[in-house]
Amino acid sequence: MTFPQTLHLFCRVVDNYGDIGICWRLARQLQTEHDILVTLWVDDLRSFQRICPEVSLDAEEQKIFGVTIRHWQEQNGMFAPSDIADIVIEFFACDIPPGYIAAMAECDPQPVWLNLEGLTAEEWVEGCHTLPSSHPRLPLTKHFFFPGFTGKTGGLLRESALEAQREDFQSNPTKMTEFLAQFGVTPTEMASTKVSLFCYPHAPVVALFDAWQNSEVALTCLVPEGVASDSIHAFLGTEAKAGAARMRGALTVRVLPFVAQPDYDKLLWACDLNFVRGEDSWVRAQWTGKPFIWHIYPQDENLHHKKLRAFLTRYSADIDSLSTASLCWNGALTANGEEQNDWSALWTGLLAEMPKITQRSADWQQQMLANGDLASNLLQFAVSLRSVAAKN
Ligand code: TRH
Repeated sequence: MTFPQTLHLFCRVVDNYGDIGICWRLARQLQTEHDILVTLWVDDLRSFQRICPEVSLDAEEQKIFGVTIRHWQEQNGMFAPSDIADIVIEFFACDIPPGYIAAMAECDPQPVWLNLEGLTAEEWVEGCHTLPSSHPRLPLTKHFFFPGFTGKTGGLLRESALEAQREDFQSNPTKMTEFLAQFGVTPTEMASTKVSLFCYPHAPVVALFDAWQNSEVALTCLVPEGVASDSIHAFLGTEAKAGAARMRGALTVRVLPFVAQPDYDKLLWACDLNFVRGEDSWVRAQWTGKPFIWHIYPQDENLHHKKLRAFLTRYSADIDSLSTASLCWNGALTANGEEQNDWSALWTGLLAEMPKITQRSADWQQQMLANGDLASNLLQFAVSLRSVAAKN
């Protein structure tokens, strides 16, 4: 029998949309490109529905685009070996049900059990990628699988058709115009420099908007509903609801609806510069081949600043304006205890280096392509583990 035929992916939504965003993307790709029967166990259908409107909130089990979705609730407790998939993935060490683990131990052959970790550019990842970890009581081994930016990691999530879809969209101005027009984007806004904005509420949006109002180039900032609402409200003077827009000086801010996941890619493709956050939107921005600025998910004791610096060292060590603006956007650059926030100067610096930044985005994309894609790399690793197990 070929391996693998079935795969179970367990996802706990910690907050926001990245956990389910990543798991849904991976589940869909494994199902459609690798012909595996995938079941996605997720504990929060409401967050899921935000990025995938097809999700029904009250279904215990449903099938979307061929993937079986199971609502993961505490009562999903009893499992038999016949319930266990060939490959079991827990996302972010999410502790899969004890009953499921017990049934895994009874399987012969045992499933390949992987813990899919979060993305970071730090160097230690290469040393931990694919490491085994034995279960404290049961005869089971779990392996760590790390996404990453080098050939010694699992690479980044990328669907095989993504590049062709992007080229098709970007080479067709009518498609781009129609896409943006459905959100009320006017021809004048369409002709301006378009920026998408997705960040956490603490980003210095007000200072950035102040600088943009006085910019020499006309800018349109497209922001999905619910993002940095207080700052957007302050600029608009009205509630930051989808459809709301206001022009002040060189800047127009327009609120879009929070779109379905495939449309978010189109938004990134249609813009000249993207502000992204967390993990999944950050990776998607890297596949656009366009300039982006990353707002990293905040962690205790500013641990995230270390991760941000690790990425900037790889990505923009020789592009001072981009590194500095990224550090400032994340509150990671201080002088005399004060956060650096002169966005007029930062924006001027970015504009001056924009050709270099654009070239970097394209080069980086090529560099990342060489690492393969995470779903294929993960399957290859699972197959190699299974063949080692078969020999022993
Ligand atoms: O939403 P995020 O901040 O998510 C996460 C989580 O907080 C998570 O706990 C943390 O571990 C992680 O960040 C680092 O950002 P992210 O990862 O970019 O996920 C957003 C998802 O939402 C992504 O799949 C794109 C999608 N999206 C849409 O589908 N439509 C939209 O309009 C927008 C703005 C995003």
